[in-house]
Amino acid sequence: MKSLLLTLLLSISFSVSAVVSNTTYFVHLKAKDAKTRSEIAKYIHIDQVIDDSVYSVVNENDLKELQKNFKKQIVESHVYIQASPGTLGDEIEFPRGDEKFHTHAEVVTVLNDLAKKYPNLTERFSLGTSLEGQEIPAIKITAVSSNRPNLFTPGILFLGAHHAREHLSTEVPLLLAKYLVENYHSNSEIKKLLDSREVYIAPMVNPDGAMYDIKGKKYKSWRKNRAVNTRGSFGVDLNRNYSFGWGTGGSSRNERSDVYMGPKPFSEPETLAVKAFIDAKPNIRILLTFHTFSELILYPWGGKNDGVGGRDQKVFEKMAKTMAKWNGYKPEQASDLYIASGDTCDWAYGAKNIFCFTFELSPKSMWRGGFYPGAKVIDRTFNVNIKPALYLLKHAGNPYGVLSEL
Ligand code: 0X9
Ligand code: ZN
Repeated sequence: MKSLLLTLLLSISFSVSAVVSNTTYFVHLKAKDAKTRSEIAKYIHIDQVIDDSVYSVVNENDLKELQKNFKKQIVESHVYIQASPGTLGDEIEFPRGDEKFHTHAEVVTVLNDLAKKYPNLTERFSLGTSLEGQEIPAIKITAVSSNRPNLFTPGILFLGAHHAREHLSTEVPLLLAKYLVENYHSNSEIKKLLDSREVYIAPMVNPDGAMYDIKGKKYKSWRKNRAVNTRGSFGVDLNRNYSFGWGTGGSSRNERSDVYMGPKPFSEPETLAVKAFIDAKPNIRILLTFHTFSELILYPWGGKNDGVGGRDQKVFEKMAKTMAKWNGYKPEQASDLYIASGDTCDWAYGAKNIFCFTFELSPKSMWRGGFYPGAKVIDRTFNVNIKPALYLLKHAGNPYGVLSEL
C-alpha cells in the first residue's frame, strides 16, 4: 500500500513537472548600472541593454523568477508572440521569407560542396556530434600543405550558433568560408593569409537547438541546446557551460532557466567538442565566436569585473577598437554588459591563452528584429565583418604585433 502510494505520488509529481509551457514573455526592467544588470543576469538572459533599461523575451520560469526577485524593477511584461510567417508543418525549414538562412542539412551541403570544389584549399571535418546525434560541421581552410606537419602554422577559429535562435551567427562564418576560398586566387591579401595560416570554421555549434528553433517553420526564441534535463525541461546554455569560472555568476543552477549552466562544466557534447578540438590544436591563437544581437565587440573577462590586465589587455582593447572602426560595433569588456560566467571566451583566454572575441552581430536593437531581423541583413552583416575577420587572421601570427601598429 505504502509503495503504491509512493508510486502514485511520484507519477503525479513527475507529470506535473513534465508539463513545461512554451509561452514566451516580453519584459522590460529598470537596471541602473552593470552591477544591477549582473544581478538580473543570474536568472535570465538579458537580450538588450539601453541606458538604464534591460529588455528580454523570457520563458515562464524566468518570468516567475523576475517577479519574485525584481518585482519593483519590472516596468512592463506581457505575453510575447513571435511574428513568424509561414505555414504549419513539421519540416525543418526556415519560415517563409527567411529561406536564405541555412538549415543544418544545408550548412553540411555548402561545406561539402566547397570542399569538393576547392580540394587544395580545404578539408571538411566534424567538430563532433551533438546530443541528438547531428554532426557539428566544420571546415579547415589553408593553402599550407598538410604534408609539412612540422611547420608551425598559426591558426584561427571562427564559431557560430552557440545559441539556437541566433541564426545570423551561422550565416556570417559560412559566408566567410566561401569568401576565403573563392578569392584565394584573385586577391593577393587573401592568398598571402591562406599561404601562412590555418583557418577553422564551425558555423553551427548547436545544431539541435538551432533546428528545434525553426521546426514547424515557426520561430520559438529557443536559446539553449536540447539536453534532456532531470525534471522535464530541456536545454543547457552552452555559453555558460565552459569550465573557466563556471557557475561563479551570471548563470543559473535552475534547469528551466534560459541561462542554465548545466550539471557540470563541459557536461554538453557541443561544448566538449569545442574544447577537445582546441586542446588538439595548440596553434590556434585567436578565436572569434559569433552571436547576435546588439552590434558589440566583447572581450574577457566576462565572468568578473576585472580586466585581463597587462599587455594582453592592451591587445584586446587595440584589436576591438580597430575592428569597431570597420563594422561600427561598440567595443567593450564583456562584463561591462553584464557578468556571465562559463562563456567561450573566458575559457579560451583563461585556460588556453587564446585572444578570444564575441561579436554580437546585427541588428542593433529589438525593434529592428532582435534575434529575427530577416534575411535582408545577411549580406550587409557579412560585408561589414570581412575586414575584422581578415585582420584577426593576419594577427593570428603574432597578436602582440598590433601594439606597434599606429
Ligand atoms: O549572454 C551571452 O551568452 C552573450 N549574449 S547573447 O545575447 N548572444 O546570448 C554574451 C556573452 C558575453 N559574455 C559576458 N557578458 N560574460
Ligand atoms: Zn548568443
